[in-house]
Amino acid sequence: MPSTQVAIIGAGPSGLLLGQLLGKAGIHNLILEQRSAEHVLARVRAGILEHGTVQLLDEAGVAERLRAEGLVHDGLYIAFDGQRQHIDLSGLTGGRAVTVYGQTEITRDLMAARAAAGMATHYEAAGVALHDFENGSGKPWLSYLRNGKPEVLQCDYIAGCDGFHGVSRHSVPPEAMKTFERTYPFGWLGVLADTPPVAPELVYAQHPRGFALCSMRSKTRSRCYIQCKLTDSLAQWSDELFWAELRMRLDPVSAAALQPAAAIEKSIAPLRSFVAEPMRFGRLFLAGDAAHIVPPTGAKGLNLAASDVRYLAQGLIEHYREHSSAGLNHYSARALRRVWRAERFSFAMTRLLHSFPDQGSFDHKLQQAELDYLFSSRAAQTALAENYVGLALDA
Ligand code: RFL
Ligand code: PHB
Repeated sequence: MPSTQVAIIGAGPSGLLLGQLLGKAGIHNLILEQRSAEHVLARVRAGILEHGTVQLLDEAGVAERLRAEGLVHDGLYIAFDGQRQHIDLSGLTGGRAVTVYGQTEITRDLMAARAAAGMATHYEAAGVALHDFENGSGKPWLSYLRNGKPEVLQCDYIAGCDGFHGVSRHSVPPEAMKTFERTYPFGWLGVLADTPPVAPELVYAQHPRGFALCSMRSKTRSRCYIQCKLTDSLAQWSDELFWAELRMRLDPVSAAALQPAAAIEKSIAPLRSFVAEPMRFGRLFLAGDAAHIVPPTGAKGLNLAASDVRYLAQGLIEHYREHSSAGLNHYSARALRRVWRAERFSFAMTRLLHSFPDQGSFDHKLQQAELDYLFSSRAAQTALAENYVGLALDA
């Protein structure tokens, strides 16, 4: 039977980064991805990288273009009630900043590094199924279809990096896992367009009509979002309607700088908080969105995927180099501690900035008081800043 040391399911950022770190340490791995490489690269998603994520990409040897093209942001803006408040992320956190660099570009860089190192990815692998992983002392294997032909792959460990809808988590017996979930009664409508950002840093806006966010991919390309109904369809949102609605939700300074342009990409994403515990089942480890989801308001999803991968790679490298299982045994608890902190922050940012359809007048007043407090208190701004730039890795 063909074999590898670590079989990785999913060629999103989690799977590709894990493969890269393991490959650099001389650990053989093979990635099985159900989509084509082109499909994976066409998904527009995250844009904000914590300092620790940038460092990890550096350690993985894939940060050259990120260092050259990424935009370092020392702050962000929160807009509310006609005002725009600057949050000095660096000043409040002893000099830490975030970097704007699209997930698509990270994926592209990781794919190129993988190809250059001669590491294999089987794209369009259909019907991936996991076998014999539950028992920590067994030898797990995978079955799948490649070009319509059945294939099998034996391995020491399986890394489930296949996102929220992937097969890995769903292969675990339900009684072995506990899940925690919260869904939100709205989604985000996102538009990518070649138009300059409304401000040099991101603008997060709270407005009675709903949340809005002006982000970017470069100095000439904007990525903007507005809160929308879960029942909305893309057909309902012409470019004109999108920009008009966005403008209404922004503060006057940001609104005046907005220059509508044709959408290059437009999509609607539901918001969800979700955690599966534990993140290890015998010889299967879950990482990234396969194990947890955060609403995007805190910009934490990709960063959490990166910290899971850091812990998992450390555990596997320790196992193969030093024959110690300590890192693998601690993986789940270590990752989950960080996951819950990010869940807390992402939930708090979502509640602070969105309009909830069932919100009563008391809740609305509390939300306004919270924003008022944030605008006037350095302590409140510091709490936001230290979470946004990323909590210490081992915290
Ligand atoms: P992914 O990216 O979903 O990749 C999983 C891969 O697994 C494949 N797959 C399978 N392969 C084989 N067999 C199967 N049965 C399979 N099932 C699935 C899939 O095709 C896919 O290629 O998960 P990963 O790698 O864990 O990465 C997670 C991140 O993608 C995600 O957390 C972020 O995009 C979240 N996110 C953000 N995170 C941030 O840190 N900062 C941000 O600014 C940010 N903004 C966002 C976001 C997510 C968004 N959406 C669309 C939910 C903005 C948005 C709008
Ligand atoms: C993005 O640029 O896509 C982005 C930025 C910040 C967020 C979410 C998404 O909180």
